[in-house]
Amino acid sequence: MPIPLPQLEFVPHDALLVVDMQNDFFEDGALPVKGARAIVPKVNRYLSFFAQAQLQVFATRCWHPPGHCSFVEQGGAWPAHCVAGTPGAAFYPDLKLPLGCPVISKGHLVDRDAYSAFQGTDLDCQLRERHVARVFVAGLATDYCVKHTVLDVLRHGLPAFVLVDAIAAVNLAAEDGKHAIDAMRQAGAVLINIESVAA
Ligand code: VGL
Repeated sequence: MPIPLPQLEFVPHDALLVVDMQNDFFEDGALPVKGARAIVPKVNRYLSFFAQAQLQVFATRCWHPPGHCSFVEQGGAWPAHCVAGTPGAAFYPDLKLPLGCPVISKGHLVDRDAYSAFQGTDLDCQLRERHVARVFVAGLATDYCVKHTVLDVLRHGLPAFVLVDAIAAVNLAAEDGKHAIDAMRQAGAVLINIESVAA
Protein backbone atom coordinates (compact mmCIF):
# COMPACT_ATOMS: atom_id res chain seq x y z
CA MET A 1 0.00 0.00 0.00
CA PRO A 2 1.44 3.43 -0.87
CA ILE A 3 2.52 5.49 2.12
CA PRO A 4 0.33 8.61 2.44
CA LEU A 5 2.44 11.72 1.94
CA PRO A 6 2.10 14.76 4.20
CA GLN A 7 0.00 17.81 3.28
CA LEU A 8 1.80 21.11 3.23
CA GLU A 9 1.67 24.69 2.04
CA PHE A 10 4.49 26.64 0.48
CA VAL A 11 5.40 29.53 2.75
CA PRO A 12 7.81 32.49 2.58
CA HIS A 13 11.49 31.43 2.59
CA ASP A 14 10.74 28.19 0.79
CA ALA A 15 12.94 27.68 -2.27
CA LEU A 16 12.69 25.30 -5.20
CA LEU A 17 15.89 23.80 -6.58
CA VAL A 18 15.49 22.44 -10.11
CA VAL A 19 18.38 20.07 -10.70
CA ASP A 20 20.07 19.53 -14.09
CA MET A 21 17.04 19.65 -16.41
CA GLN A 22 19.42 19.82 -19.38
CA ASN A 23 19.03 18.47 -22.92
CA ASP A 24 21.75 15.84 -22.54
CA PHE A 25 19.77 14.12 -19.76
CA PHE A 26 16.66 13.87 -21.93
CA GLU A 27 15.71 10.96 -24.15
CA ASP A 28 17.69 12.16 -27.22
CA GLY A 29 20.68 13.41 -25.24
CA ALA A 30 24.17 12.10 -24.54
CA LEU A 31 23.26 10.61 -21.14
CA PRO A 32 19.54 9.92 -21.37
CA VAL A 33 17.51 9.48 -18.22
CA LYS A 34 14.39 7.41 -18.81
CA GLY A 35 11.32 9.37 -17.75
CA ALA A 36 12.97 12.80 -18.00
CA ARG A 37 10.39 14.11 -20.44
CA ALA A 38 7.54 12.76 -18.34
CA ILE A 39 8.47 14.87 -15.31
CA VAL A 40 8.57 18.18 -17.22
CA PRO A 41 4.84 18.98 -16.68
CA LYS A 42 5.25 18.19 -12.97
CA VAL A 43 8.33 20.37 -12.60
CA ASN A 44 6.50 23.15 -14.45
CA ARG A 45 3.54 22.75 -12.11
CA TYR A 46 5.80 23.23 -9.07
CA LEU A 47 7.45 26.18 -10.84
CA SER A 48 4.04 27.79 -11.29
CA PHE A 49 3.23 27.30 -7.57
CA PHE A 50 6.51 28.99 -6.68
CA ALA A 51 5.94 31.81 -9.18
CA GLN A 52 2.41 32.46 -7.88
CA ALA A 53 3.66 32.62 -4.31
CA GLN A 54 6.69 34.72 -5.39
CA LEU A 55 9.08 32.19 -3.91
CA GLN A 56 12.71 31.70 -4.84
CA VAL A 57 13.71 29.25 -7.54
CA PHE A 58 17.24 28.11 -8.36
CA ALA A 59 18.29 26.02 -11.35
CA THR A 60 21.41 23.88 -11.30
CA ARG A 61 23.30 22.58 -14.28
CA CYS A 62 26.21 20.25 -15.04
CA TRP A 63 28.66 22.53 -16.79
CA HIS A 64 31.66 20.45 -17.77
CA PRO A 65 34.77 21.46 -19.71
CA PRO A 66 35.70 19.23 -22.68
CA GLY A 67 37.72 16.26 -21.42
CA HIS A 68 36.09 16.30 -17.98
CA CYS A 69 37.28 13.56 -15.63
CA SER A 70 33.79 12.01 -15.42
CA PHE A 71 33.81 11.20 -19.15
CA VAL A 72 34.54 7.64 -20.35
CA GLU A 73 37.34 8.92 -22.62
CA GLN A 74 39.14 10.09 -19.43
CA GLY A 75 38.45 6.86 -17.56
CA GLY A 76 35.27 8.18 -15.94
CA ALA A 77 31.85 6.58 -15.68
CA TRP A 78 29.80 8.65 -18.13
CA PRO A 79 29.62 9.44 -21.83
CA ALA A 80 30.68 13.03 -22.54
CA HIS A 81 27.72 15.19 -21.56
CA CYS A 82 26.74 18.75 -20.64
CA VAL A 83 29.85 20.34 -22.11
CA ALA A 84 29.63 24.01 -21.21
CA GLY A 85 28.10 26.15 -23.93
CA THR A 86 26.89 23.24 -26.12
CA PRO A 87 23.21 22.60 -26.95
CA GLY A 88 23.33 19.47 -24.78
CA ALA A 89 24.15 21.59 -21.74
CA ALA A 90 21.24 23.99 -22.34
CA PHE A 91 18.10 23.75 -20.20
CA TYR A 92 15.32 21.68 -21.73
CA PRO A 93 13.33 24.16 -23.79
CA ASP A 94 9.88 23.28 -22.38
CA LEU A 95 11.02 23.99 -18.84
CA LYS A 96 9.39 27.16 -17.51
CA LEU A 97 12.18 28.60 -15.41
CA PRO A 98 11.45 32.11 -14.17
CA LEU A 99 13.22 34.97 -15.89
CA GLY A 100 16.44 35.82 -14.08
CA CYS A 101 16.40 32.61 -12.06
CA PRO A 102 19.82 32.11 -10.43
CA VAL A 103 21.74 29.33 -12.14
CA ILE A 104 24.24 27.21 -10.20
CA SER A 105 26.87 25.65 -12.49
CA LYS A 106 28.78 22.67 -11.15
CA GLY A 107 31.44 20.26 -12.35
CA HIS A 108 33.26 23.07 -14.14
CA LEU A 109 36.76 21.95 -13.05
CA VAL A 110 38.29 19.43 -15.43
CA ASP A 111 39.68 17.15 -12.71
CA ARG A 112 36.83 17.22 -10.23
CA ASP A 113 33.34 15.76 -10.46
CA ALA A 114 30.44 17.29 -8.60
CA TYR A 115 27.08 15.61 -8.14
CA SER A 116 25.90 17.89 -5.36
CA ALA A 117 24.87 21.44 -6.25
CA PHE A 118 26.84 22.58 -3.18
CA GLN A 119 30.13 21.11 -4.39
CA GLY A 120 32.45 23.87 -5.62
CA THR A 121 29.61 26.42 -5.83
CA ASP A 122 28.31 29.27 -3.68
CA LEU A 123 24.83 27.78 -3.33
CA ASP A 124 25.08 27.77 0.47
CA CYS A 125 25.81 31.55 0.45
CA GLN A 126 22.97 32.16 -2.00
CA LEU A 127 20.53 30.26 0.21
CA ARG A 128 21.67 32.23 3.26
CA GLU A 129 21.57 35.60 1.47
CA ARG A 130 17.97 34.92 0.47
CA HIS A 131 17.05 33.63 3.94
CA VAL A 132 15.91 30.30 2.55
CA ALA A 133 14.50 28.12 5.33
CA ARG A 134 13.31 25.02 3.43
CA VAL A 135 14.50 23.54 0.17
CA PHE A 136 12.31 21.59 -2.28
CA VAL A 137 14.18 19.55 -4.86
CA ALA A 138 13.06 18.36 -8.31
CA GLY A 139 14.91 17.28 -11.43
CA LEU A 140 17.57 14.85 -12.61
CA ALA A 141 18.84 12.43 -11.69
CA THR A 142 17.36 10.87 -8.56
CA ASP A 143 20.31 8.52 -7.98
CA TYR A 144 23.10 11.09 -8.53
CA CYS A 145 22.70 14.85 -8.49
CA VAL A 146 19.28 14.93 -6.81
CA LYS A 147 20.39 12.54 -4.07
CA HIS A 148 23.72 14.24 -3.35
CA THR A 149 22.13 17.68 -3.42
CA VAL A 150 19.35 16.66 -1.02
CA LEU A 151 21.85 15.07 1.39
CA ASP A 152 23.90 18.28 1.30
CA VAL A 153 20.83 20.45 1.97
CA LEU A 154 20.33 18.40 5.14
CA ARG A 155 24.05 18.64 6.02
CA HIS A 156 23.72 22.40 5.80
CA GLY A 157 21.01 22.20 8.43
CA LEU A 158 18.02 22.97 6.21
CA PRO A 159 14.89 20.84 5.88
CA ALA A 160 14.82 19.11 2.49
CA PHE A 161 11.71 18.01 0.58
CA VAL A 162 11.96 15.65 -2.37
CA LEU A 163 9.29 16.13 -5.03
CA VAL A 164 9.01 12.45 -5.83
CA ASP A 165 6.78 12.90 -8.88
CA ALA A 166 9.22 15.41 -10.40
CA ILE A 167 12.44 13.37 -10.35
CA ALA A 168 13.76 10.54 -12.55
CA ALA A 169 16.65 8.13 -12.10
CA VAL A 170 19.48 6.92 -14.37
CA ASN A 171 19.05 3.42 -12.85
CA LEU A 172 22.33 1.89 -14.02
CA ALA A 173 21.14 -0.89 -11.71
CA ALA A 174 17.39 -1.31 -11.73
CA GLU A 175 16.75 -0.24 -8.13
CA ASP A 176 19.19 2.70 -7.91
CA GLY A 177 16.43 5.32 -7.95
CA LYS A 178 14.45 3.49 -5.28
CA HIS A 179 17.54 3.10 -3.08
CA ALA A 180 18.36 6.80 -3.52
CA ILE A 181 14.85 7.75 -2.37
CA ASP A 182 15.25 5.47 0.66
CA ALA A 183 18.64 7.03 1.46
CA MET A 184 17.23 10.56 1.24
CA ARG A 185 14.30 9.65 3.47
CA GLN A 186 16.54 7.92 6.00
CA ALA A 187 18.75 11.01 6.13
CA GLY A 188 15.70 13.08 7.08
CA ALA A 189 14.30 14.36 3.78
CA VAL A 190 10.51 14.54 3.48
CA LEU A 191 8.97 12.97 0.37
CA ILE A 192 6.07 14.85 -1.16
CA ASN A 193 4.12 14.86 -4.41
CA ILE A 194 1.76 17.25 -6.13
CA GLU A 195 -1.20 15.92 -4.12
CA SER A 196 0.65 16.86 -0.94
CA VAL A 197 0.47 20.52 -1.82
CA ALA A 198 -2.54 22.36 -0.44
CA ALA A 199 -4.07 24.20 -3.41
C1 VGL B 1 24.20 13.28 -13.32
C2 VGL B 1 25.20 11.35 -13.96
C3 VGL B 1 26.28 12.04 -14.45
C4 VGL B 1 23.03 13.96 -12.69
C5 VGL B 1 25.26 14.00 -13.77
O1 VGL B 1 22.74 15.12 -13.02
O2 VGL B 1 22.38 13.32 -11.85
N1 VGL B 1 24.18 11.97 -13.40
N2 VGL B 1 26.30 13.36 -14.32
